[in-house]
Amino acid sequence: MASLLQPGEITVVLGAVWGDEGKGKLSDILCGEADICARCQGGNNAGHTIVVGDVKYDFHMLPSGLINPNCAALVGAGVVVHLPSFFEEKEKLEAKGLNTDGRLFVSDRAHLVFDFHQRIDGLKEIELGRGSIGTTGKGIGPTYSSKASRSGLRIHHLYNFEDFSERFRTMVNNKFKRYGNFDYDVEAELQRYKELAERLRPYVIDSVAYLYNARKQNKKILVEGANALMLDLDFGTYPYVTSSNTTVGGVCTGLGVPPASIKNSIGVVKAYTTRVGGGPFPTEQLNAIGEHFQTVGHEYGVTTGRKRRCGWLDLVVVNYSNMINGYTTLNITKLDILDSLPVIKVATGYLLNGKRLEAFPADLSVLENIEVEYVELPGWQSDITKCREWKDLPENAKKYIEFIEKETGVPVDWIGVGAARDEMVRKP
Ligand code: 2SA
Ligand code: GDP
Ligand code: MG
Repeated sequence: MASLLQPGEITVVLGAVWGDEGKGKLSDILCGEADICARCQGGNNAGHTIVVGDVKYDFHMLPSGLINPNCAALVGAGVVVHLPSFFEEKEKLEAKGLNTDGRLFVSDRAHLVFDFHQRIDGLKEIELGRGSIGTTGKGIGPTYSSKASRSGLRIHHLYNFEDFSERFRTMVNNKFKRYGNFDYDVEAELQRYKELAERLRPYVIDSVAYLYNARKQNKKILVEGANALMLDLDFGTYPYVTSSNTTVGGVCTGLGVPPASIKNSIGVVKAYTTRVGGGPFPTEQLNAIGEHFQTVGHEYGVTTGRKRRCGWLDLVVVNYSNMINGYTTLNITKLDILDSLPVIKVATGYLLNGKRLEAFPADLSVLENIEVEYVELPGWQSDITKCREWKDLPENAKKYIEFIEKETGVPVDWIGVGAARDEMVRKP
């Protein structure tokens, strides 16, 4: 099959549902032929697990492309960076044998997440009480709030440390006014950042010029989305969302690249649905089916260890996601987790007072009154983890994939049948 990554162009891997679809695994596979792998949004709230041979790598803020030794990794301008975690993650990966020397870069325009942002993340959740978002506690929302209110600090600010210190003190004092004098040693933190700034210096680049030149030099670029469409700040289940744009638009704003440079947008969809944190989930199964997905699928948060909520595949969500991201192809992952089920249900519509909704509604209270329309498909009840080609898959597994293609109008190119890098079927 023809190569997906084209010289001078950008391919994007995006979570099409509520996250944890397996974006990291596909990104890693595609980075076998990429020159650059970039992250454009989010921070170390993300969790991408990749299995190569006997080694399991967990990525949070750094791009998954790092596993491939010839691929450079860029933490783009739209990412929010907690520097202590940046170095910690890098060291953990190096301890597993990855050499990141000379190929890890971070944009000088990226905003910094400070420990006080993380503290405020927790305080805001307490304030929300029963309506809490269920954040990862990594300070993502408070940092993007600082950015939007134009008081945030970016990486380049570190290199004028006097000015940085003044802005930092003002920022923390304003937080004390809002949240009370929580325990936070401002001067000790500044000393720590003085040292971190020097450690970071070799990694800092002007990522706009870097990507522009890379495209001119015909480099192959992969953008690895984090979180997922239904967690998008504008188009997700607001307010139960993350604080960045997780859609294809976030690629342009987070990296400073033109839309026409994006050649392919690959939507990653799990064969069933999961969600971690609060918020609506119309196909959630609080029963044995949900437990099956949770236990057989090992559905635990990679960053927080939380149990993920589980339910049937929801094509209303996938179709809404496709309206926004315009997928060129889909990767259906974790099909193997359905192996033992005699019957598989797929949501195909939401009915409100007997009338089909056109798309996923903006107003979450509407969801409380909808009826989910399901189609039942026969299972295959056999082990597909050894399948490597389309022709190896059982007929009913093929029918399940073809049903998704028919309902979404998007071709499925990749089918995940296990966690390991090679446990992937390419559909001809
Ligand atoms: P935040 O921390 O402000 O971004 O949280 C806001 C909402 O976004 C959800 N969110 C996620 N959902 C799925 N996976 C994520 N990454 C980790 C993983 C999560 C974990 O890969 O498992 O370990 O718990 C992720 N990051 C943010 C979050 O649950 C809130 O609903
Ligand atoms: P991401 O955030 O979208 O990269 O996904 P996560 O890494 O958070 O969660 C996906 C999990 O499923 C990881 O543990 C992967 O190793 C695993 N995984 C990915 N694809 C498959 C698959 O096709 N089958 C199985 N069984 N596991 C998979
Ligand atoms: Mg994840």
